[in-house]
Amino acid sequence: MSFDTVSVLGLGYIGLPTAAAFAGRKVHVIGVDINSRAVETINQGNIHIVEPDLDIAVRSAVTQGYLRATIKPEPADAFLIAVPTPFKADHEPDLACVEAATRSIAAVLKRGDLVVLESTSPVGTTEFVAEILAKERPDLSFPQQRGEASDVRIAHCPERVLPGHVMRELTQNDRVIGGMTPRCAERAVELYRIFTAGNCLVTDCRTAEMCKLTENSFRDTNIAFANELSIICERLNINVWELIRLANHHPRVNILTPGPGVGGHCIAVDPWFLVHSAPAEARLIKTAREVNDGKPHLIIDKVLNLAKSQVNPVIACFGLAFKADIDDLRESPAVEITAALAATGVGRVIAVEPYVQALPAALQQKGVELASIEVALNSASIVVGLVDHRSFRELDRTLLQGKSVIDSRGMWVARRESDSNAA
Ligand code: SAJ
Repeated sequence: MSFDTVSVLGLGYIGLPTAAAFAGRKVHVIGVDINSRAVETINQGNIHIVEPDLDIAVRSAVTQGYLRATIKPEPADAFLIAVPTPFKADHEPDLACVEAATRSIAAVLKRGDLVVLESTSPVGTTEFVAEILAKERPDLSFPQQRGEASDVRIAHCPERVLPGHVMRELTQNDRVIGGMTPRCAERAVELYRIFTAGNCLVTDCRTAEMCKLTENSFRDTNIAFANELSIICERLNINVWELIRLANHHPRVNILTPGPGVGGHCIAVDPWFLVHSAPAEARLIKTAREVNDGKPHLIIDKVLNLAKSQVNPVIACFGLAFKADIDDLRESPAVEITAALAATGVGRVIAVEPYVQALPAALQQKGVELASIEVALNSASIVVGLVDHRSFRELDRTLLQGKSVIDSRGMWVARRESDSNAA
């Protein structure tokens, strides 16, 4: 049985590219989002987020009539839930959006439908979705009640695409597909096969949930190791960039890159779901989160110490995005650092961010100025490297002469690659 119509709930960084991927394979897609402005924008063939090549895919999908957005769910053969799963103040997972999206599809669900949870979720969330649907629709049967004989199939298939490379990774990455039963997984494989060139790896829904959390916790822990090294090296007066470059020549060592902290809405969030599920056991994962979350404060202290030794210091913060060569400022340590520096009133704070036209309100209110590289370097006495955007990496180093430089990404002052004979 093919899928004539697929509905994607949540038209954000994951849902919209996924909707466009199905539509690109000539499947009719009904995109659902509670944000009516996003819905209008998409129906005009435009996009409300920035992701390379997404604009072209959405425009063509809408123009050809394969993608339509709406605020209210409509009947479909498959429903993909791709809504945010943030955490609350105490790092407790916040499943309110998943719950609301699930309730919203209950009324239009029919026998034979497939429901897939794509949102990164704590272990047990797919079963939670199934419980909600079973309560809302006592006239239908679900896998937890009827196993393979259920009317509705339910699975988890976590998204694993890298922001900035979503359109390529969406079709090429392998997918982990966890069914509530083997047939649920089989049906979900049929769905993802429509646009996925990668392997579809089948498991149960709890393992699939844990797998996504494991991937991001693995990366967070490895970044924490690099960040901790940078802190130790600071104390011992060793060049961390040179150290890591040398250590990485070992055939079984591959240390990641220290930075000003870990940003974005995934790696800084997902490990907490594991910590919350197993607080006594997830000790390393929790510590890694703490090491990474502590890094912005160390950079702030370093800049403040320098600034206090200068008369009328002017601080230029290079970069606001959460990582290089993207425009996404969400959960960005660079924004946190820039805002905190401005809030101290220690001196003038200039932000350089080629990927934005205007500063976020929080920075504007604190008096941060947005400037080009040239204007910032003309005025700055302290230059803080926070994001390794290509245009910053390629900066003429002589422009930094005579300034105090704090290079949290190792893009200007610290690599000493030219000193070595390494290939
Ligand atoms: N970072 C470092 N040092 C490094 C690597 C990264 O400081 O060596 C920082 C970045 O600057 C950034 C943060 O970590 O602030 C996260 O960046 P990232 O590129 O590691 O990851 P994300 O958040 O863009 O995407 C991750 C990916 N997960 C993994 O690589 C395991 C992606 O595949 C997931 O789909 C995505 O999270 C997600 O949505 O969960």
